[in-house]
Amino acid sequence: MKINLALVISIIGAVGLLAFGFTAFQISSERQLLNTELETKTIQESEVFYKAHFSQIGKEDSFHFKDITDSLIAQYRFSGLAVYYNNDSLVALNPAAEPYLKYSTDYIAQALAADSSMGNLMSIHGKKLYEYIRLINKRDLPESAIIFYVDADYISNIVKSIWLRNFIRWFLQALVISVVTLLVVRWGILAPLNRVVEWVKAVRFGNADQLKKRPRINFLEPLYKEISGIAQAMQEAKAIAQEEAQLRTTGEAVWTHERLNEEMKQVLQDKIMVVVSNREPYMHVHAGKEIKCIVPASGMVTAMEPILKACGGLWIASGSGDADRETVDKHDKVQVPPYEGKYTLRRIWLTREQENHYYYGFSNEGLWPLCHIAHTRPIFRKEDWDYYQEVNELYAKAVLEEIKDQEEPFILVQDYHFALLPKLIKDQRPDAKVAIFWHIPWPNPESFGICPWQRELLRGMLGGDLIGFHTQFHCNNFLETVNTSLESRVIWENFSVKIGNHFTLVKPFPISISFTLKDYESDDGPKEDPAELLKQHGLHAQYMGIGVDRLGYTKGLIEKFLAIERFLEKYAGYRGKFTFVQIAAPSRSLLKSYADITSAVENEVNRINWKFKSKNWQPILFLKRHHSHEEIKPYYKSADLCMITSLHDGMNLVAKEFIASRSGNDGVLILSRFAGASQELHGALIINPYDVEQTADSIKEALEMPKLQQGQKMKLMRRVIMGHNVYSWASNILRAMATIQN
Ligand code: ADQ
Repeated sequence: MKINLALVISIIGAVGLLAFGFTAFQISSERQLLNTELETKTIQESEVFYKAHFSQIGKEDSFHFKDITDSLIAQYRFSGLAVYYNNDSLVALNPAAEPYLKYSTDYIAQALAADSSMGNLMSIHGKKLYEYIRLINKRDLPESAIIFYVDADYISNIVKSIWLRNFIRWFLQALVISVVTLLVVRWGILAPLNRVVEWVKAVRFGNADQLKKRPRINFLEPLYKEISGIAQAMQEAKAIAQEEAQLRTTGEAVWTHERLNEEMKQVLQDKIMVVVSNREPYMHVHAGKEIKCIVPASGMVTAMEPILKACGGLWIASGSGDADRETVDKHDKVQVPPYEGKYTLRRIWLTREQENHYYYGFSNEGLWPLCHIAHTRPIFRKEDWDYYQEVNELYAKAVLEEIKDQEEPFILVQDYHFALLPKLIKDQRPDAKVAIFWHIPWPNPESFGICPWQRELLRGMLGGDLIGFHTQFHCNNFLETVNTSLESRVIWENFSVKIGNHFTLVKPFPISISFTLKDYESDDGPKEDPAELLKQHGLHAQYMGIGVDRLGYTKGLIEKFLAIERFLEKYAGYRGKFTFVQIAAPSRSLLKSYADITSAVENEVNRINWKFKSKNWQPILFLKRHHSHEEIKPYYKSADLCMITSLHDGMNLVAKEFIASRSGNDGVLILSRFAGASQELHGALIINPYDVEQTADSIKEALEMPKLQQGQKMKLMRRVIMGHNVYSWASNILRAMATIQN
């Protein structure tokens, strides 16, 4: 309201000032014009009058003043007239002129002295008159003049009427302009501004969606940009604050090494925990004259190692390094990790035959392809099966030896190499709490049913108290397999199996890596430049992808490379710019199926590189050797994308390792829907690795994904992994074991 009043007053003032200026100017010119006109007209009429009535004047007696009557003067519109002789003064006077004459004497004298006719405006008691002194130039007459008076009041009246007219015009103009301005302000400015204010309020309280719902007012566009920037910054700050608050709260709930340690003390009390696996966590190998200790490329080792490090205990595994025997004590034991000695590793020595038949044969030519749907046919040989039983018994013996003086020990058996172990242990030690975790998928009953010893395997597993898989889907497949092939009771309500009086619980425990709140929050060093990493291999590229796999047929390496080929065919602009680094650890290379896949993969790499390569650039960099985690990390940290194309995979920890490395919350994960990890990592671009077109398009999508979107997805996945890290995995299994009543 105040604005409106001020606006109206200002408009009235400004228009009034202008009107006054113009009017004053107009009046001054008009007055000048009227005066000149009056003067000219008076002179003209005086001349006409003079000629008509004074031209015969020569002698005093020939001049008849009586002829100058009022009516004659009125004909000429004079207000008065007088004739004046210098020596005798006034000689004739029209009575109307009488009141004026005394004001004219000086002026008459001036005209006579100047010997020139003159006119002048005069004001007598508020009356305006024009006096004109007309000299009579007759030689025989003394200096004489006729004085004409003409009414000049009409000029003042005209001036007044101009003032009045202009005042009315000013008033109307000011009124119209004020009304129009008020309307413009109200509808054109205040109303949109009010809408903007409402929008700003909504943005302040609302979410990012509100930003898009801004009122469409063109002249406010620059303002929107500024407000949007401020609002976005505010929202980000709010999100960070919320996240920090949430982290503080969840921080206490996130599992850590220390927390697991405490939990273990409570759960185990004085009881021992024994982990059994085929693959050992540390291998000692000869490197020249020295002995080197290496961590093998294994998802199971990646997951189990932090748990043993946190809680101590005993790990029983096959010695497979060529310097393993030299590094154990007389009980075949060694403290690991080297120089830290957090737990004990007991090595089991297998003969070459045992290794060939139990490990390569039954485990990896039989069970591995049986459980992975990767279209490699499983091979079942009776001899392999015999050795499988033998080695399981060998391990059972070792475990029983270790627990002979221990009450209610916790035994955690790892993987498909030891399906018979739970029963072998439980038969001897019913008080032991025995769990087996199956790190690979479990197929449907029809697929598993082709195994000639399926019942023995199932009975062996069900001899234990707890069977863990990565996903509920694998649990369901297992329970259906039991249902269709064993005489038992599957209790679907609590996912358990009853054989005789013994119950076995079947539960999903999605495995993970060591990734705590500290890791989540820490920025572990500067990110390497991918160009620098590639330069070390003599290559130059702007974008880099990474893949880390054991070299096996289930990892979908050929499908991955076909997708890279298709990507470069379809999106030729990326040729010379994108290189995919594939780190591949040779694995089970004594097996024909693995030797075949190795050479097939190498052939594909060579073919595709040959097809596209140019100077200093090739599409695929194939690094076929075991790398330490420290060597892999720079690639994880700096790659634009990580691509996992497993044809079937229990979990896939590479996906989680890549995410854990992205402390900058950037980068994109392309993940096969057939890997267990795809159930948890919803921020990944999920693909079907058999669909080459889709995978090729995902590479493009990943490389072109805006940073903001990458950040949102990456943060989401990092939080998932933090919330479900390997410590929470271990605590879940141990708690489940602790609840078992023997
Ligand atoms: P893996 O089949 O071995 O594990 P994955 O889970 O991906 O597969 O783990 C592989 C591990 O080996 C990772 O820690 C990775 O860093 C490491 N690795 C891979 N290539 C390497 C290389 N060239 N050099 C050094 N290290 C390398 C099995 C199942 C998975 C399941 C895990 C855990 O097949 O489905 O996720 O067990 O349960």
